[in-house]
Amino acid sequence: MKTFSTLILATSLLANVAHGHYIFEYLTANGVEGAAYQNIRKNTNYNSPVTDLTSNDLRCNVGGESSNGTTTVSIAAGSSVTFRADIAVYHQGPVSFYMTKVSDTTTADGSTPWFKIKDIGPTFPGGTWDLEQSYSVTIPSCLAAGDYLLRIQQLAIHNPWPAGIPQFYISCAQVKLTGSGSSSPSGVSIPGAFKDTDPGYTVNIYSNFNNYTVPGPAVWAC
Ligand SMILES: *[C@@H]1O[C@H](CO)[C@@H](O)[C@H](O)[C@H]1NC(C)=O
Ligand SMILES: *[C@@H]1O[C@H](CO)[C@@H](O)[C@H](O)[C@H]1NC(C)=O
Ligand SMILES: [Cu+2]
Repeated sequence: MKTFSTLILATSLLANVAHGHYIFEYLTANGVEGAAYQNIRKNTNYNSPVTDLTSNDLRCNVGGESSNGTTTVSIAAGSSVTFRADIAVYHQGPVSFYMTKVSDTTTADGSTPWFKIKDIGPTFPGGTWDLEQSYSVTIPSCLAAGDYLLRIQQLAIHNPWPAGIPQFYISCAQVKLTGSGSSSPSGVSIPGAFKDTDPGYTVNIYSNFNNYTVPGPAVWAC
């Protein structure tokens, strides 16, 4: 019996690793969609989720700690960019966008402070999630020009804590902002910004699900 359940556990863990997850590979900037990983850093984990709240992989995913061939795209502050995944997102959970100002996008490891520029949470009543293949964000128009990493995070909470563990699906784009803005928001560290006591992390979305607070800092706006 023990061997049997160990086998089932091993098989389901294997299935978890093997099944393909949505990977945000394509960035549309200035109205043009780039090739896969042209402006988005590669991951080396086939987008198996990051689940360790203390891991540096929470920044730009496993393998995303430097550019590894990804190039930086110039965009105007105030313009809109879109991340597109290879397949549509299918695990329920919120989507957030973060930015961090860096001195050089090719070497930046994401250890600089991150500020959040958008959350996409569920709608109530019903607690319906916006599961899409593409998500867009407008870059705040007052941000200072310069190099930034732009990070998308989809936090899958379909297996409720603590029996399950929330899963982070992450990609970082490399952008150079142009414009005459002067804002330099303060930010939070990643890892560190997400805790296993956050209501948006611990919530059971299948039971009395009437409101939701997306984890992380408040959204910063001009
Ligand atoms: C860098 O890119 C190459 C080619 O796509 C890939 O094989 C390799 O795994 C990447 N390395 C990292 C650390 O991402
Ligand atoms: C829902 O709202 C209550 C009351 O403000 C709060 O305590 C709780 O953490 C919220 N739940 C979620 C999942 O954000
Ligand atoms: Cu999955």
